[in-house]
Amino acid sequence: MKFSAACLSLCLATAAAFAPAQYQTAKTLSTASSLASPLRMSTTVEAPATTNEEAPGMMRPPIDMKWEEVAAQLQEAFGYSQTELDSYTMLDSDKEGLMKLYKAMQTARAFENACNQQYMQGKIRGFMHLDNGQESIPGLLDYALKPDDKKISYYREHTHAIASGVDMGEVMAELFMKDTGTCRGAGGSMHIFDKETYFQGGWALVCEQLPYACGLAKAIQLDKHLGISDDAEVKAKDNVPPPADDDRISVVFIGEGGSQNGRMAEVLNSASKDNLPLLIIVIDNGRAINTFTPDVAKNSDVFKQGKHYGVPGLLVDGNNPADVAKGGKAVIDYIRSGKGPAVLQVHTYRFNGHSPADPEHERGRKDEKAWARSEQDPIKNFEAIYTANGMFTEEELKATRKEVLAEVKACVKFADESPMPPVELAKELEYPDAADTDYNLKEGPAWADEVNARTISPEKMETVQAHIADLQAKAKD
Ligand SMILES: Cc1ncc(C[n+]2csc(CCOP(=O)(O)OP(=O)(O)O)c2C)c(N)n1
Ligand SMILES: [Mg+2]
Repeated sequence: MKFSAACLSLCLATAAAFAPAQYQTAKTLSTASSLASPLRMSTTVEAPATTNEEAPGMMRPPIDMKWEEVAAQLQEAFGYSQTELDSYTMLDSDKEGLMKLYKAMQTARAFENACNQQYMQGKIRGFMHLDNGQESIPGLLDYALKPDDKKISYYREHTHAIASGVDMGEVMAELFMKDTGTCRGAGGSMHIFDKETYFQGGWALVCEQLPYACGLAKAIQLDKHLGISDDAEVKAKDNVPPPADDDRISVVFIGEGGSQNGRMAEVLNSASKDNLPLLIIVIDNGRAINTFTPDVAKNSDVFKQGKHYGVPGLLVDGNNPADVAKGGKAVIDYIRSGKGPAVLQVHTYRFNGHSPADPEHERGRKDEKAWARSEQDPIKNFEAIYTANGMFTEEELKATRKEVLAEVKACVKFADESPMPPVELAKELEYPDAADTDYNLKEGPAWADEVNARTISPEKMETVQAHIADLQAKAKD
């Protein structure tokens, strides 16, 4: 466990301090604001427009956003024309595309349900965070990302990894602490890492992933500048020019709670300054463990955070998977075309507690979760829309669910039957070098000279070496 207990208690204390007001609807909350503390008043001032009729007594109303509103944002903030936007709405009549989206979401749901079961049976231990209710995001990844895009997520990342192409069996094996896992069982639920699919974690520390994602975006830009590319086996950089259609992007996932952290500002600034191909996906479930995020955030419109830096943002309704896919793809295409970074905020509901170790039975969350499961389920909503308009029959959807359940069952079997890593692995990871290693004498990796020669000019290298020699001379004095 990497985060501090002090931090956690602070979150819990903050949550407890504000509990009563949060049981009011958004409308009541704003009417009562004259009696509330300035901090609480501020929570109502800039919250996104929401409708609360459908969520009586619930403190997180749905946003019920229509495609027209998404399209208007894309026109205003991203400069899309109506004709360009029409090409995105083609998904509405693309049966194959919609079925793929449905399958990706069902896979995410079934995988997380299986994780929950295996956790209860004691086969998965430690921290684990489930993504039920937020499936329109893995749906978007499956729909709009390319295999070479660099992905970097937070601790609730199983579904992001799978939708990015990481083998589902290997993800489950990682959770089971098995040798066949993505990190040979040494990483666990929060640290899925897979080189082949450019899925670069699973990060346990809130916000830690942001600067790395910025670095990954810079690496993509640098590849193009230096005219080098990954080789066919993705094992090393090669001196071959990147393909002409190299439009890779770096994608980072962050919760709305995490996005209040100062790293957001730094990353927005440097990504914008360098015009980096970076997409920040903000998963806005309104909850940061047990803290109601509006209690600690002056402004919950994270998609507008980039305004100061000239970074556009889009807000979409996670309860409408097709709109998330269409709007998200438009944002991704904007970045791919070289126009710079962007933010995508997805308004979702997290159906489970923060983790099975923290089921959130307090503060009315139990009722809210039950309501969200019944009224704000993106999968149910998708099924309702596309059976009503005749795109799919109940049987077609059922057949897909059956297929998905069989795949997930097979991945649990694979994890179950896989061996544990050898005991030597712990030693190898803990002590990669002998205890008496003198790092002043340790040779650099064999490929270092070759990489340096490729990325640093001989003149610059001469300057660097002269500087090192100078420092070494000073150290001897
Ligand atoms: C640096 C750091 N501080 C605190 C924590 C404890 N912590 C784990 S998750 C979390 C809340 C994050 O909420 P949010 O960003 O909204 O993501 P969600 O879990 O809702 O998807 C906190 C405070 C941590 N992991 N890292
Ligand atoms: Mg959250």
